[in-house]
Amino acid sequence: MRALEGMAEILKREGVEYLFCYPTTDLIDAVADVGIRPIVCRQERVGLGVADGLSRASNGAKIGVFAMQAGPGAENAFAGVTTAYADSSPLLVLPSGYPRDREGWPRYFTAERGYRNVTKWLETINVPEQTEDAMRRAFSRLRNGRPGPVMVELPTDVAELDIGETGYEPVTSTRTLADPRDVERAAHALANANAPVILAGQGVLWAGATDEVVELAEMLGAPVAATLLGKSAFPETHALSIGTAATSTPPMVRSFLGKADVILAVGASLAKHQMNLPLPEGRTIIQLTNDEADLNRNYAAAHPLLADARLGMRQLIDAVRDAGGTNASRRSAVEAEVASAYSAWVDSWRGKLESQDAPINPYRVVWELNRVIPADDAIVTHDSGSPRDQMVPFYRSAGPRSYIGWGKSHALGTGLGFAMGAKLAEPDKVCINWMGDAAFGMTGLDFETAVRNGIPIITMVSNNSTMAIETRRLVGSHEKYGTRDVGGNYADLARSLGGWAERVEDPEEVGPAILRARRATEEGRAALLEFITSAETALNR
Ligand SMILES: Cc1ncc(C[n+]2csc(CCOP(=O)(O)OP(=O)(O)O)c2C)c(N)n1
Ligand SMILES: [Mg+2]
Repeated sequence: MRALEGMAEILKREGVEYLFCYPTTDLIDAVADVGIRPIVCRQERVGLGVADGLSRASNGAKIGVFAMQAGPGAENAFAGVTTAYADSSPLLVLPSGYPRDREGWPRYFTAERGYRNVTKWLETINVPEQTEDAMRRAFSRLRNGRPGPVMVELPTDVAELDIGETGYEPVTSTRTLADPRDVERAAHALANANAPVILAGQGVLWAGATDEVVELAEMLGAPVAATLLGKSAFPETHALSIGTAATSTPPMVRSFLGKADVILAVGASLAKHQMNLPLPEGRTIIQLTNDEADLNRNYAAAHPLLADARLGMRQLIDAVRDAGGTNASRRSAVEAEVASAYSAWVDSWRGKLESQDAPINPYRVVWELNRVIPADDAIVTHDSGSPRDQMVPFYRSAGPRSYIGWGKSHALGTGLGFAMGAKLAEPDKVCINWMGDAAFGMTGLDFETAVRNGIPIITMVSNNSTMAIETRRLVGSHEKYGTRDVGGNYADLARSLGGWAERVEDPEEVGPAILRARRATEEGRAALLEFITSAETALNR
């Protein structure tokens, strides 16, 4: 078999069901031959987003794989790869490469050089005999340690060379426990804390550690915040949930963190980053992560624990119990405080959340979505800009992966691909992305990818005909040249692309329209709801 066929066969043995792709690459026909379904997108960036959404929504059980041509294909994929790199999502990227005799030629884009700084691992298969080992190295990195995008470039001439038969066996994953001595010290700090707070990062999701975080939180009576990427790692419907600690954040997060003496960060990098709420100074930090590069990165950790989140949490739970950390009275006091702080906060926003205004207040869309679709039935994601900052604080996610929180690097338009990937991972869920009109401008034509491939998602567009989030920055130029404004009728566009669509102008129709869109998706149609919204600038900051 040729190296190309070997690669297709190895993907098949690794359980890959879809190849997200854009021509020209011979891998598309090669995978079709072995029964992997190619899904052709309208541009590489979005195809990578679909692959990434599949990886995230399936929690890495189904690795998203994307293939594209050398040169322009590899170049146009950049934002999709950097998104996965910034957020640490496992993706396999398979660019074809120029023939080896052109290696090093001036002005040729070589993926292996161009992507070095934004991948967990990358290599070029420069002799056909390396195909099997290169793919094994790739899958081993995709299934172990901190996730990230992995790239294997196959030059078009190597692809044609014979590799004989392959005896490839799929790669398994393995996990690590924390050092028991460190666990004991950390447990002692938690058991003796006056006001412990747990911060759940995305490592909780990847490790499947939600039950353990719930168990420890309930035992300690500790409130739990999630990071942006960890949103849904702890059910936000739980009485101990204080919400997501992002740029735009519920006030409970600030108040409980402000009072905390011990902070347990689990599966979180604790990076100082504009998408993470900064931690207050001078607290005892216990940091449980599987990546040593995160330890002591921006905050000194009194108790670093290097372990898989689930295994490490199980150790901590046992040790906290042994140290007498169970605290039922604190639990009921914290739950009562969370409940009253939550209602006071929601009451102060009710004017926007239940606004009767037209154009529709975007907060009302978020609120209605949460009201009419049970969070357990859905996988929801935002887009960058105001839609993220409106959705993240108010939308209450349910179980793990009922929300895809993303955006350490936040390329506009990314949420559309994520919703498609989520739908392929979980066909029975209602998969929804909430995006602004500027975000739609970046990737919106890929709504047709959902239509054409029978991926019935709901894309909700907040059409305020402007970039509301730029109101504070584009000031003089806007007055002089109208630089903030954009235009379009996106429901018309979605219909012309073959989808089901509605334009919603009446605030009373927001909830009913979402339910109509859900029904359309249940009939197999990709749906787009265009909400005519106000240029809302109020944020939870
Ligand atoms: C690829 C990319 N370019 C630029 C930005 C910076 N940016 C973030 S939000 C935004 C405007 C968002 O406008 P829109 O999507 O209409 O949302 P609105 O704030 O109006 O609700 C811009 C330019 C970005 N996130 N990604
Ligand atoms: Mg806008």
